[in-house]
Amino acid sequence: MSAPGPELMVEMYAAMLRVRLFEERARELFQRGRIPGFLHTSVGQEAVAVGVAAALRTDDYVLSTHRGHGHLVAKGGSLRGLMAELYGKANGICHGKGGTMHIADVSVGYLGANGVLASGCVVAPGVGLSIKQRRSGQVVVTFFGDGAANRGPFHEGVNLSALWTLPVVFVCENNRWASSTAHTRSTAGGSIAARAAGYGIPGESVDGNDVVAVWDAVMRAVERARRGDGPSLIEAHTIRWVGHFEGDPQAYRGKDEVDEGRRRDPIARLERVLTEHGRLDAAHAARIRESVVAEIEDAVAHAEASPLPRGEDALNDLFAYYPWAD
Ligand SMILES: Cc1ncc(C[n+]2csc(CCOP(=O)(O)OP(=O)(O)O)c2C)c(N)n1
Repeated sequence: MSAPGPELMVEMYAAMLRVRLFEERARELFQRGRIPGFLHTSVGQEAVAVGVAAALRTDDYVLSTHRGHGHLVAKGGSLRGLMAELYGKANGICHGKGGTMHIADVSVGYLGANGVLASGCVVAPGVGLSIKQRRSGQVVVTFFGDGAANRGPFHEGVNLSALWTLPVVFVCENNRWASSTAHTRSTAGGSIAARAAGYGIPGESVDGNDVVAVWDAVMRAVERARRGDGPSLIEAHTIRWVGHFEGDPQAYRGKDEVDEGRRRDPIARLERVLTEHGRLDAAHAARIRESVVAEIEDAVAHAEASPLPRGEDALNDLFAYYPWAD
């Protein structure tokens, strides 16, 4: 296993904190009725988003899910733009028309969240084919959940990417649940990583609470993809600390699982490692937290002050193709 340098490790620590505190703040704003609609957060799962993004170049692509705020923040998305988007405001990244589940920010390679499970798995081969034809040396990562791995598009996407040797990295965030259905009750064979063998590509299972382990596995998959050797599948085992969606009573699971998640907190874990190696002390950690909190509060103020989209803009930014109109 290779190790990231100390500077990158501190950056990953700050990035995980940025994702965690942003989403905790978004949950609170949702509960107070400031954010409309629906909200799925990734509290507890930050090491996956951050470990992946830290192994990518700025011009690499990411395809996301319904639980995608962390993926966007880790890839460098603007907190102001994201918060205003969650508010449905005109200054949001998608002018308030995408919201939590349909946000995209091409400027940082974030090709879009998607509410349809596993849909990124079939978009990824298309992105990979474009990269291959342009010979740009980029890679595309598609995130999906353990529930999504039981849908057809997962198999179609892995098959085509392997067949055409495309630069795609499939990253499954196995948080043990698909809504209220346990992974153990829905997934034949137990291991999603093991499914890679059926397509003749590498498959790896990693501790998704360990950002360094995620980074290392993704680095190897990315190197393989850039060399032109094709796709890989990574299954990151993680734990979501909160409901499937904001307001989920979680009657399907016991408190012990959340306690286990908190014991394995990826942020506290990295903080311990950095402290033990003399790379972070309490004052430095406090400065990082203060600056992240200030950035989030700035994003909230921006979202609160932003106007709602205008009625006359409702049909702008929409794409429709009518073949019969040609
Ligand atoms: C095709 C499709 N079927 C069903 C749903 C409804 N749905 C939304 S989230 C979810 C569970 C997803 O579980 P998983 O893929 O493990 O991701 P997680 O929510 O755990 O991040 C379901 C069934 C959907 N969005 N899309």
